[in-house]
Amino acid sequence: MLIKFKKASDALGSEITPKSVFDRRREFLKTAAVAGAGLALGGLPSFSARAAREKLSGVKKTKWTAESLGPTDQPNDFDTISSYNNFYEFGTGKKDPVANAKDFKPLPWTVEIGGLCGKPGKIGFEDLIKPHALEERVYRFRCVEAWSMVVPWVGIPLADALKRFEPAADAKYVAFETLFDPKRMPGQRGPVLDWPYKEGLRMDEAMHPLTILAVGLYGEMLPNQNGAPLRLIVPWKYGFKSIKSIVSIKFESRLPKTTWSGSAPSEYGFYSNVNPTVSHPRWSQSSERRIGEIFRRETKMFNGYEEEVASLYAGMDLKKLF
Ligand SMILES: Nc1nc2c(c(=O)[nH]1)N[C@H]1C(S)=C(S)[C@@H](COP(=O)(O)O)O[C@H]1N2
Ligand SMILES: [Mo]
Repeated sequence: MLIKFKKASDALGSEITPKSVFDRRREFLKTAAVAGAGLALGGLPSFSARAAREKLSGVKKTKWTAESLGPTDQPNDFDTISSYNNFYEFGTGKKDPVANAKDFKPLPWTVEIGGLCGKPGKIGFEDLIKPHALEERVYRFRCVEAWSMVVPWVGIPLADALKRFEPAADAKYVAFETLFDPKRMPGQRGPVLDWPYKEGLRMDEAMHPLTILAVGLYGEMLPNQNGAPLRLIVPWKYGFKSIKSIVSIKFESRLPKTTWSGSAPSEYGFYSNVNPTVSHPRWSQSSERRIGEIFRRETKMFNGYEEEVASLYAGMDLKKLF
């Protein structure tokens, strides 16, 4: 057994019927098995961050230094991570997605690859993920609203997936879009955001080894409310860059339009690197509330991943390009 699953009842809570949990799990097992996943997560969810680091110390391209995951970075538990969400397609309240996404069926799923690349086209979820070994990445995750969590994602390096589509030399950015389907995503029936949700990265950010396409959480398929079946995770940027339920990936030569910087340009820039020295116009970014803790923590530059990513921004004025 490559991936250990908790009992359905423990995992997703009573809102989800055992039947749908079973179906989802079977789908994911098939996918993960074909993927030859290199995961063996014994004893979850009571593992410590240290134990997780040791288990993954052989994972290639992943740097688990004290800086990138400190001893005080205990993973939040599954129930917290999957019941306190931002996913406006399923409502704007933190408790809305877990309730409103319970009947969403993420599979089958198709992603359209386009723009400046040698191999554009449509690809199914399994074909996109299958050729790659799944990795567990325990990352700090920092929302722009100044709360944070530590999350054991399961995913593949985004770079490995992108390279298969042969990005062209003039592809400087990658643009992502979430599914637009108001029948399945009730939040899209109102003009809350400019749907579909859009995000983008500069090519070197997309290709950075810390950037992953996540398909799971605690060794399970992503819960719907966390962006099933496929989402971005960019751990040194504010949470809104980590777009959920992706159906489109395009290689572009110009800076892509993104949802939050389009709706409030003075509040949300394209880069959105976690930066304690650049306040949001309406609140400070210098500290954060780690969900589950009483005292606030100091926010670290690039969310604590400075050693890994600072060189991407050498020479840039991050107060202007926030
Ligand atoms: N499609 C889509 N992606 C999204 C969002 C959203 O509303 N829609 N919210 C973003 C924000 S603001 C955050 S903080 C994270 C939350 O991810 P989580 O619910 O898994 O913690 O998802 C991001 N990705
Ligand atoms: Mo966020």
